Amino acid sequence: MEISTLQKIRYNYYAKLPDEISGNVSGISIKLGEPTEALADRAELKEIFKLTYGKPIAGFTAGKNETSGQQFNVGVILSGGQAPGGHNVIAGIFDGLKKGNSESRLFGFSGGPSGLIEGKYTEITAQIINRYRNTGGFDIIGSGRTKIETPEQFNAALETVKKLNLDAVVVIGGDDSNTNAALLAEYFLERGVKTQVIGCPKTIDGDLKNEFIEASFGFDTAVKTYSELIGNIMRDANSAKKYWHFIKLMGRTASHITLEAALQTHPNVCFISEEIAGHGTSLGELVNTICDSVCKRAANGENFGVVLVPEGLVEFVPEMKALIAEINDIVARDSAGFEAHTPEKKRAHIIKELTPAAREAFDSLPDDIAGQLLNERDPHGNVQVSLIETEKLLANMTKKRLAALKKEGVYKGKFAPLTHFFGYEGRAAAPSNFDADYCYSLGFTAFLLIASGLTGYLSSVRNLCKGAGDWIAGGIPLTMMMNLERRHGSSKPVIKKALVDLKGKPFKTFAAARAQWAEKTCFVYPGAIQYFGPSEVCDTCTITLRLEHEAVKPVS
Ligand code: FBP
Repeated sequence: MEISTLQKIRYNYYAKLPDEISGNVSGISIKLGEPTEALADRAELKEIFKLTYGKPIAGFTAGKNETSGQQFNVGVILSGGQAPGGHNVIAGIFDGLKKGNSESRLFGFSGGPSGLIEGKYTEITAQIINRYRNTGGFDIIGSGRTKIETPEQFNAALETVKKLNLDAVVVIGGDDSNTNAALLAEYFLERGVKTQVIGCPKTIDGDLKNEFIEASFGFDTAVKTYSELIGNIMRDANSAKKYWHFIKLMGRTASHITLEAALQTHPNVCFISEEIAGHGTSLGELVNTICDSVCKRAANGENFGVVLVPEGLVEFVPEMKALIAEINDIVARDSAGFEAHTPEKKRAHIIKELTPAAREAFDSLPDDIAGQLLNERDPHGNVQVSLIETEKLLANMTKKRLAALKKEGVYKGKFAPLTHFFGYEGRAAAPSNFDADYCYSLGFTAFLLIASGLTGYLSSVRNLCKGAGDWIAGGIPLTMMMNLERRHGSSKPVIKKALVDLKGKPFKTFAAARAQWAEKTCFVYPGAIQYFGPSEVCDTCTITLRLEHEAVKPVS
């Protein structure tokens, strides 16, 4: 198979580990803190997770490892959307296992959680893993979004781990997948099965984070890739001076990606879904914000600009949020029956069931957008927001509003919109040095948690603004991040998504600068991810991470 020169050279990149876990594994021992509590709904969660609830936070210290030299059989699953660095997580687990005992074995389940249910796997050998070190994508074993939820699926998973005599399964996934990991850990313990379950925080969306999980892996590379592309478009816009670009950015629910991209590139308009929900901003008001910038810039002779739109925006605009929630509940009542309908029948069925307010919102949408709201839900019951063309909706509404403003004599410029969606371009990119090191460390830490006999934990690597040597490895009990939420029409335990904090430094930094960006051309062109060269271009983490965890100069 032909590979690029860069890929060949990246095979030889030695991903870094925190100093505290880089020595001989027999000299790394676990240290446990105080018992923990869930974020909310504690009594209910204690009932659901009778055996795994409230475990202590784990860290590592120098000392004798009791399981030193033990041979382990471990399975690994890549779950959900691709995120740069997934292959390095597997490399970290593999190297940890082999460092502990060269007879240890790693099995990769094919196509996500369904591989565990169906017992489909590949044994990962040195020859295989060496072809994937520091590469993007999840193609080493594939990924999937199957949710393990029925008793039959749990039982099938149990049969597979018994058959392979697995000591542990590592689930590399986001909030939903790690919720599944917690349920599996409890299920195996309840049945007296030895298999431990450890999660690794993956998602480009950046919404699986808290005090101990400073960032989910893949966010760094994905957002740097999008920022490069946005910067290129900005430079084109500033050269041609004739287009307004509406760019939707991936990020299912939270707007972390859009916020970070805005901090890196300084667009004229950028919406943050969490703020919109907080203020109860309507679609019409969003369009007014865009028109305001277009008019001011046109008055300066600048008939071009860039608008950033987070993928999840529609679910935060109050009238749309209420509409989507109603549609979700209607679909959940008989999802198989609903999916079997033709688009026309789906539409008729929904219209019949909607409340008058939701019906009004539905009717106000262009047909294509209304149709996109009825697309198949993902296995977790969520509407697939990446398929809703919000950027087109906003561009069209802006065009209409500007035509009216022109008639009123308020606006005299020219408006030519172009729309883009950046999502898949960044999800499988080759990991930045940061993600390459972070992912490898997360995988290696997962191995150490396994070797320490823990189950129901998420691998954690902190202190990420510092050099990799100073990072701190440990494990966070999964139940600590949970609460109950409505899914498929009923209450379910889930890991709470971390949305953009409107009181946090990243948002405040953006909010302080945006009025100037709306009127003037303050674009910043970040350029491509660099692997070789000065550390300040190759190894720095995101602005979000720096603002959250280290004082940096505000963006001007
Ligand atoms: P995860 O939460 O599984 O990491 O996926 C994130 C994501 O890339 C979202 O940003 C996006 O909305 C979604 O996946 C797209 O889903 P799909 O891969 O099914 O097209």
